[in-house]
Amino acid sequence: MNAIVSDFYEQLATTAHEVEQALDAYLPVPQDAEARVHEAMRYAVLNGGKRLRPFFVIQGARLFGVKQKAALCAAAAVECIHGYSLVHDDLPCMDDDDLRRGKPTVHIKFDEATAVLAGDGLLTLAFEILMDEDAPIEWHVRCDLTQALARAAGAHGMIGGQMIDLRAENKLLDIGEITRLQQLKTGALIAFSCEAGAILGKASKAERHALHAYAHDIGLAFQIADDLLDAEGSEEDLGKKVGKDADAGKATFVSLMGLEEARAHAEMLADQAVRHLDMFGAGADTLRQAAQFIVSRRN
Ligand code: GRG
Repeated sequence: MNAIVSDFYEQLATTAHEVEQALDAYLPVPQDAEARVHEAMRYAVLNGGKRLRPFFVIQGARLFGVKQKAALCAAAAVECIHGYSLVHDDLPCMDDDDLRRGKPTVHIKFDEATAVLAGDGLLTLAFEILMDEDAPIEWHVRCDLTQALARAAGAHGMIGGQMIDLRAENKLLDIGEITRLQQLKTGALIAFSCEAGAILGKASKAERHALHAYAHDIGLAFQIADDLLDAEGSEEDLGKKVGKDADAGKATFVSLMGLEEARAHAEMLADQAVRHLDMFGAGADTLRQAAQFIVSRRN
């Protein structure tokens, strides 16, 4: 592993550690009758994961000199939303998965009703975290952040994408339709993560636009890489079942483009993403490395 790559992994691990500490503090378990839902929420978010979305928040915030405590607040909030989406996506009425991050999914470890509540708890906790008065964020900036996160997570973003995905089970989508589905389902939250630093740092329109364009490209590259891993990776490496989309007869970037074209397209998107960062100079080097990581990751 060369020095640049090892530095990138070190930064990813540092972010993961910091966001886990923040989440741990935001998720105490009360000694009351409702303790079980708090335990399930902790199980859902403190069980590994790459913490990529928090990483984008922290790295984006660095470009604008945002205080670390403010960036960590937004990073923890977006990871709660991501955690909730995984818990609900794994439910029998959605993707019906038993394994997530190499461990039993929340409804298997606890039960279905508790998993629904734990997901709901994480969704609402995300917005409570954004209102954490200990984080040094001006109130109008909190409003902008809250609106952006709600849009990304809601029916015009992730939820809308999930709806399209559920309906796609009986209908083969074309590339344009799959692109839109993925932009909403996974891309919207990744876009929020990349733009959160710009919101916190009151960046110019041009700077925010550049990060949005970067996010657009890495979001799609991330999903194509995920399809490639689903087609070629192992359950052991990924910590979840593989080949589910193909088994369900769903169209993916890989099924429509083939392995080689899909891989080339993901790499082209990662290169394009990097070019959107030109205005930030060397300060954006870690975000440049992140684009490469996304298309070369093994899990
Ligand atoms: C709210 C039910 C509901 C669903 C929303 C985002 C989403 C739709 C569901 C999540 C499930 C899923 C398989 C999404 C595809 C995107 C994806 C690969 C998510 C996993 O993200 P990683 O790789 O996971 O960042 P880790 O475990 O590293 O956090």
